[in-house]
Order: sequence, then C-alpha cells, then structure tokens
Amino acid sequence: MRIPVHAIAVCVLLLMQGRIAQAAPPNVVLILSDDQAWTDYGFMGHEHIQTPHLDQLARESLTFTRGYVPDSLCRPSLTTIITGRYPHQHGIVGNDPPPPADLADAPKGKVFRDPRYLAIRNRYIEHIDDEQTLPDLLADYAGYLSHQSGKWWEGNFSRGGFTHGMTHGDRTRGGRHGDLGLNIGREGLKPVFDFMDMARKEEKPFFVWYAPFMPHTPHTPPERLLNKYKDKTPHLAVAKYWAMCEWFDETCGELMGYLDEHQLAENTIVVYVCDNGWINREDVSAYAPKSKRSQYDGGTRTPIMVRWKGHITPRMDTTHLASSIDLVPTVLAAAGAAVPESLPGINLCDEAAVAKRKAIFGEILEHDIQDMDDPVASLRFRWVIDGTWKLIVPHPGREPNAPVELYDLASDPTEEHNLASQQPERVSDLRKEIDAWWPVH
Ligand SMILES: [Ca+2]
Repeated sequence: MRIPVHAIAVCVLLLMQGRIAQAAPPNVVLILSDDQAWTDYGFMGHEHIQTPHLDQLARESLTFTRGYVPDSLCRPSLTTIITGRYPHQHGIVGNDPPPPADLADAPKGKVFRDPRYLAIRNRYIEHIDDEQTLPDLLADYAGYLSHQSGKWWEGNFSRGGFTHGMTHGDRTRGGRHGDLGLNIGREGLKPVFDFMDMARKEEKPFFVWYAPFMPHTPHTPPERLLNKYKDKTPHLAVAKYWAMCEWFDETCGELMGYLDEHQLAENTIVVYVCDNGWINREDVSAYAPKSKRSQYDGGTRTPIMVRWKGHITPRMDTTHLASSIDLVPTVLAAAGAAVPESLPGINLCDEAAVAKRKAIFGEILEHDIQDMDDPVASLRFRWVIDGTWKLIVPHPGREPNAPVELYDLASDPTEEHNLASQQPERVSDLRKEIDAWWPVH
C-alpha cells in the first residue's frame, strides 16, 4: 500500500507537536529510612507507632507491603538502591574494608585513624566510580541535577554522580558514612529545600537522595515525642525507638509539604524504601537478633512505595514481591528514560512483569569486608523467596555450622519453624533457583 506524501508530512508534524507539548521530565525524590522494621508504621499495622505522613504516602502510592532489600546491612544495601545491582555485582559487600594485618585486633577507633587504613578506604570507594548510578543515568537522560543528603558511604557526594550534596567524604576530617550529610532531618531540611529552589530556578529536573540518619541510633527523639510513647511500653529504650520512627515520619511530612506548597507533586515521583530492618532490644538502644544484619525478614523486609500523582494509580499490593533492585528500572521507565538491559530488576509499574516474577533473591554479607575484590569471601547466606516460601542457604566459608532454613512466610512470618528437614524436595528446588541466580563454590 502506498502512503500519500502529505499524510506522512501530517504525521511528522503531529509527532513534532507531541514532542513540543510533552511535559518536562519528572523530578524524583527518594526517601530512605535507616534501620526500621517493616512492621513499624501505622499503615503496616503497628499498634503504637504513629506515622501519619508515611501512611498518607502509602495511600497515594503503588505500595508493596512485601518489599525486600537483598542484604540487611547498610552500605551494600544503599549501593544496591542507587545502582540497581546486587552487592556481588557492584562489589561493595560490607560496611568497612579490612584493616592492615598488624591492626587486625586493634580497636576500630585506632584502625580508622591509621593513615594506611585511610588509603585502603579511599581505594575501596573506587568501586562506585565503575558503576552507573541513578544520578548518572538521569543526568545522561535529561540533564538532571542531583542532591545527596544523609547516609552516604562512598566518599564525596560527587563520587555517586550527584551534582550537589552535603557529604564531603574527607576521612581525615572525621565521618565514615555521611559526615555533614547526617545532619539532615535531625536539624531540619533546609539544604534539600535550598537545592530544590535552585533547580527550579534553573528549570532543571532534579533528583533528591533523602537518607536521614533516622530512626537510626543515637535514639534521641524530642521530649514531646518520647512523652507520647513512654507509657505505651515498660521499656524506655523501645519507647525511644518508637519516638524516632515518628520523628523520621515528621521530616518526611516536611518534604512532602514542600512539594505540595510549590505545586511539584504532579511532576515529582516519590519513592520510599528502608535500607535494613531493626528490632529494638528491651534493655538498650541496640538491635535484637533476627533483625539488622540477619538473614530474616526482620532485617530484609521493607515497604516499597512509588507515588506519582496523576500518573501511577495508587494501590496496596500485599501479594506480589518487590525488591530494592527494582527502584532504578522503575524510576527510569516512569521518567521515560531507557533502562539498561544489564540491570536485574523490573519496572514495578509494569503489572505483568510484577505478576510474572515469582521469586526474589538476596545475599547476607559480613559487616567487615573480607576481601576487597572477592564478594564470596564476605558471603554468609544466600536466600530466595518464591511465592510465600523462603529458603536460606548458609555459605560454609563464613557460616560452617549454620543450618539450611526453610520457612512458609504465609503461616510463619517471624520464621520460627524451620521446615527444611520435612520438605527436602522443596529445599532442593529452591536451592536450584538460588544457584541459577548466583552460583558460588
Ligand atoms: Ca541502616
């Protein structure tokens, strides 16, 4: 069939007009909680903790209550969030690199001050230079400006592709995982607001990494919030943690308030995730077993939310699995950018892709990096969740005495009853899935 030339011309004209009429790329605000259990929000059913602003965000978002991070440890988890890759892929597999051999048993403070150790740490953060981060990808796509605040382990903010930020990363001036950036939230949000004001003035799309050191220790909530919780538990340490969760929520409310006040909510994607879980001990502000750093849901599960008013239909998904590896592809796809094929995650707004993916995976790593170039040396456990079944496989190098664990999360969400010995076939099938995902020897 021949198409008349004038028809082609009209199509081209319409396409051009469409392009001209196309809205500016959306801004992106990523909110990261630090050390908070998946249960510790109003909308997730907590009996006492009040999180009205995050409850509202959950109502306005595509919300996955079955979200996960691959590792329950801060630094590898954050790097996964900003790269969309598993820790063994991006290579940042622990919080601190190994000290020089003669300082192996020295106190951490002494190790951190040693010039040789500073050199090791500086070399280790070169891993991030090899990665394409979300700020890099957004800058390439449409010239986004990006701002870092809060937790950040990879030295100066510019090492992650941010154009602006708070963390200087100079180890000789103190700081290990954010330095000046850690003031955000606890001391207000002015640096973030100033950045957004500036980006708006320059008419550039922007990305905000809001990762306050909250509700993370030190648990120092304002007295007015602590007083709300003191009588709700006999344990002061627990009351402090609960008050920290509400304090963090208040800061999220301030951030959302800025977007509303400046009519930005319709052109800003807001994403929410927590880097790892936390269950507070009754006696002291420290984490209990089966939470942070563990292979259990108390360490790895988090609500994941994506809000874009007028573009993403709000829905509470309590069935399907989501992972922090999905955040980069989700944001890129929503913003209209190409998603690199090498990324292992999926676009969470693609319902068919979410329904099709049956299993998600993770890896639990040692706190201190064992070998800077070999992820397996730091590996403690690999895990898979397929439907409601979870298999945890210890790696003999670091966990020679740990058992293989199988749980039915539907009937046993706190992972009390290990069914591995009763269901060898299911263990074998799930084990094959793990080995296909990341084969290690
Ligand atoms: Ca954390």
